[in-house]
Formats: sequence, structure tokens, C-alpha cells
Amino acid sequence: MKIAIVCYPTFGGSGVVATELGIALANRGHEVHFVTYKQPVRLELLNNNIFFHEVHVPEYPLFQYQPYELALSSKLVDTIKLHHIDLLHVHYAIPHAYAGYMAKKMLEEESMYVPMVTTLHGTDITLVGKHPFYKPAVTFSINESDIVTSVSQNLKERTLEIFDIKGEIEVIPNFIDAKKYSTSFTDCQRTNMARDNERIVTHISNFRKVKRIPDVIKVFHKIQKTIPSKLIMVGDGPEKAGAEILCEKLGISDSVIFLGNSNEIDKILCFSDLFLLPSESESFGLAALEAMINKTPVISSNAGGIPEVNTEGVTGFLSDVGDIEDMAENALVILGKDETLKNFKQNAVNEAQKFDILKVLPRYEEVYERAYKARLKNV
Ligand code: GMT
Repeated sequence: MKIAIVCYPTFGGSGVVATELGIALANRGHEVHFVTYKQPVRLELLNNNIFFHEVHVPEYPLFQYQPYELALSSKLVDTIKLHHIDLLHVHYAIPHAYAGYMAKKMLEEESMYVPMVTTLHGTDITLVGKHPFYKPAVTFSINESDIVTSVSQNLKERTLEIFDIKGEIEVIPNFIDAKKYSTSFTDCQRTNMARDNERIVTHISNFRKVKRIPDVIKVFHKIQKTIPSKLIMVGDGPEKAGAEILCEKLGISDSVIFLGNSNEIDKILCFSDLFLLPSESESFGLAALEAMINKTPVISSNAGGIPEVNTEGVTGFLSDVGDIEDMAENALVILGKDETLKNFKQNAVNEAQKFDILKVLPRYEEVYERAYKARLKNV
């Protein structure tokens, strides 16, 4: 099948999922066309089956805001026509489902019917999408999608609560490529990060408020009082500067390493002993799953869809949002004894394998088939 994928190309879960999905689909023989404003960060290699079409938004002095949706929908129309695309898959409702709908309508004027699958990722519903300024347009474009999927059961329920949704929402969880992790890295350079007697605690995110970065620092502050350890902070975003100041204040700057954005998180996770994810809200928590497949147990909040990924007492522990005390106590349980840590590490990887792409990809393919067949009725 020829599939056009629209996503955010930046560091962020929805773009990562869309990119990894596109790569996996291309490996299965589908032709995949990414349409977005920059080459997606995890899309390193283009080939016969993977194409990238850049959306340009020309500057014009009259505009205070450049009309990205307009440029995107026009680019979609051109790409779909030129490459005979069979199906459009948009990730993150805002504004992708809206632009996708407009493209569909323009194509229909020329008697071309391209089904649109919309995948909801989280903040497009729980944070941004529900804002009254966006809600009518988001509701409309979800309802106008041929098939809607969400990355967790929790996100599906939240969507049905917040919006007036007419059709079905199908849950297809996020995934990892377990095969990639079946051999251990030879370049896992733990010694660069910590001494042998230290545990390594890691956090990866885009450092937005919703990630509760100060909680990460405060939990680590408590951990290192009892267990010698280092904290590795991967990513960048608005909360980073404040986090560095907080580390100074708490006197732990020497034990916290801020690495910035990285494309090689597996090489960091492979020597991590614990992952911290205290988020305010999280539709799924892809970063937790990526930690788990790298044998890293997770201390998280119990927000949103995280309990669908991190299992209490098995792959880690979950606490109420903001309960730093409980998170630190749980972390000490996991890190305290080698034997306990070993068990949690093994459980983490075992559970993560349930989300292997080999199990999830056929579900997307089935959705595509269904949307494509339904579209034939219109032709
Ligand atoms: O949460 C982020 O920082 C990024 C955000 C995104 O849209 O890129 O992630 C959302 O989608 C991910 C992939 O489906 C999920 O794993 C994240 O839980 C979700 N984030 C939130 O719901 C806050």
C-alpha cells in the first residue's frame, strides 16, 4: 500500500511512534511518504520505500501567524496525486487531522477518495485539544476521520469524556522493536557516567511542565542520600534551566548530568538502573517502554495510561502525581539490593516484549485495509 504519514518531526513521542511505524511499514514492503515541515528526527535513512516531503510555509508580512495547515493540506493534495497515495495516516489531531480532512475534500472535488486514519497521542486531547478555542475543530476532524485510533485505553476514555465523538475509537498501543535489543550493545560505556559503586538513574523527556521535572530532581535528591548514584537527564525544553538551578540549590549538581537531546537513547538506557517518569499526565509513556526494553525498571506516577505500561511491583512502582516521598521510597526498594534490581530489570524487559512491533504492526495494517476497502464504496 502507498501510505502518507503526517506527524511532528521533533523530539516527542507522537513523532517517534509515527516515524518508527513508517520505517516498519516500509520494511514490510509498503511505500511510505512522510509529509511534515522537517525531516523527522528518527528518520535517518530514506530509500526506495521511504520518502520525505517537506512542507514549506512562505513568510508574508501581513500574517502574524503563518498558515501551516493551509500549506500542509496543499502539500498533501500534491503528494497524494503525484505518488498515487492509497491512504493518509495522521498522528496527533492538531492540526493534522484538520489539514488531512481539507486535503481529502479537495481531492474529492477531483473524484479521488483517500481514507484518513487519525491516531490520537495524548496532549492533542488532554491538554491542547480540549481548549475551547480548538475544541470544535478537533471534534469535527476526529469525527470526520475514517478510522480513529488511540495509543491507550485511558486516552480513549478521556477522549470520549471530553469530546462528542460519533464513531468508534480503536486502541492500538505504542510499540518497540524488540529485535533491536536482542543483542546487547558492545559500546555501553557505563564507566563514562558513573563509578562502579554508583547506581544510574535516568529521565528522558522534552522538559515540558507536564513532565514535572522538579519532581525528578527531588526524587533523585532523596535517593542519593541513601544510595550513591548519578542522575542522567536527557532532552531539552522549557523546564531545563529551572532544573539546573534546582540541582545547584540542592547541592547535587555534581551528581546530575544534563545531556540535552539525543538520538541514541538506547546507548544511555543500556547502562541505566532506574527510569523516572513522574508526569502530571501521560497518555501512554513511550519513554517508559523504551526504558523497559533496555532492562530499566520504572518509577512513575499513576497518571493516564502509564499503568497500562508500568506494572506495579513487577516492572517498577507507581505513585500518585507529586508524591515524591513514595517515589523515592520505591526507588530505594529497587536499587537497594543487587538481587532485587536484577529481578526488576528482567521483569521490565519481559513486559516490554509484549509491546513488540511484530504484534502491533499487523493491527495498523488491518486498520489500513479496512479503511481502504470502505473507501472503495465511494469510488
Ligand atoms: O509527551 C510528550 O512529551 C510528547 C507527546 C507527543 O505528542 O509527542 O507524547 C504523547 O504521545 C506519546 C506517543 O504516543 C505518548 O507516549 C505520551 O504519553 C504522550 N504524552 C502525553 O500524553 C503527555
